[in-house]
Amino acid sequence: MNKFKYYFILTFATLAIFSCSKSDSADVEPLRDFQVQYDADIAVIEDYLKTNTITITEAAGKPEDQDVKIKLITKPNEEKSIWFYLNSPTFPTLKVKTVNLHNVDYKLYYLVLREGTGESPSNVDGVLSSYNGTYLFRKAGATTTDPSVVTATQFEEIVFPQTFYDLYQMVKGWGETFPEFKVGTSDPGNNGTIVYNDFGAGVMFLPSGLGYYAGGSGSIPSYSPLVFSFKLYALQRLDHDGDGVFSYQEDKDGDGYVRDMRNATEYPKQLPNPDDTDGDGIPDFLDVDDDGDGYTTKFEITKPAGSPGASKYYPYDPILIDNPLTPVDEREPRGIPQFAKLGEEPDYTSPKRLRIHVDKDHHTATPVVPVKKP
Ligand SMILES: [Ca+2]
Ligand SMILES: [Ca+2]
Ligand SMILES: [Ca+2]
Ligand SMILES: [Ca+2]
Repeated sequence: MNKFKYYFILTFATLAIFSCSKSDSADVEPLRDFQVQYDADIAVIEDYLKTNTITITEAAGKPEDQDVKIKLITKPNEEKSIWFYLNSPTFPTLKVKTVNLHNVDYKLYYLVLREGTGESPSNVDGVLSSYNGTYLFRKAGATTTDPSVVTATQFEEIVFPQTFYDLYQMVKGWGETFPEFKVGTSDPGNNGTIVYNDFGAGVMFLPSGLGYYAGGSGSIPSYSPLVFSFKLYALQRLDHDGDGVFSYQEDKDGDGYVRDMRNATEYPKQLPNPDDTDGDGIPDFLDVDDDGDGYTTKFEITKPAGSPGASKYYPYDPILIDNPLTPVDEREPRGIPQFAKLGEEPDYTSPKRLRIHVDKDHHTATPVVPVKKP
């Protein structure tokens, strides 16, 4: 799994090699044009979807439940292609979403075997997921009428995941696909194992620009489209800037995604980030002082000493037992209050309430013990 963590490093390293060697070396391939590479990748992916079929294992409560085997169609009259399921109203269904990155509108196909019944991760949560990864390759000289036109080579399989994978650290395609699925239920089984049921399960088909692109990874060649089948067993809310507010709740525009858009290769237009309250380019989920007022968000959500309940105005919709693994006390019955004008009571319960840390005016009334941004 480590190779995923190094995705960004590999990407930057590749860019660095390219820029350093422009003048003095001819044997390093220049970074390919993203649109040209995408056009080639999506043709490979669509050929793969049209020439392969799936078999799904139904075995509730067993590790093999929702295993999916993908193989070349050998009996065209009997076997349905994956493409056959495009926009099917019943499961399995093949869906497609558009992801804009590198000035390219990437088509991301994903097959939903089952949606799941619980919560969905955001694109920066942790996921506990089994997965099987393959990379696609179009044989030289093959034509679209040749059924063996595209080969798939497995590079990794994790059947019993031991840790949560932070989607923010993974290839972009993971962060764009997992939020379309939900976890299921979990029950303690025999021998200390946990039995997962009704979890979301699917297959994602990623153009290389949403995978490792020029970097490749391990045995994966550069510019490979990737296919991952996966089962979403559980999710873990993460707090990337350690300000006491989960990253998924720093989604200011409420679209379910938070993004760091500072990389000009990924976001050439450098448009304003909708989840960046103070507009300094650092998105709220990575900014310790979201509103840029000189007081950390962590300070702003902390209640005055002696206040009843938990020590923070957070979260709203409390649960009975505090989860010690999370940065907040889940027993807090009041959310982060709406900013109140002088003489008004702050609103702790309106779903539309403003949050202290996104309200620039909050401290103009009562600056208590100022804690400066580090
Ligand atoms: Ca945070
Ligand atoms: Ca957002
Ligand atoms: Ca900011
Ligand atoms: Ca602040």
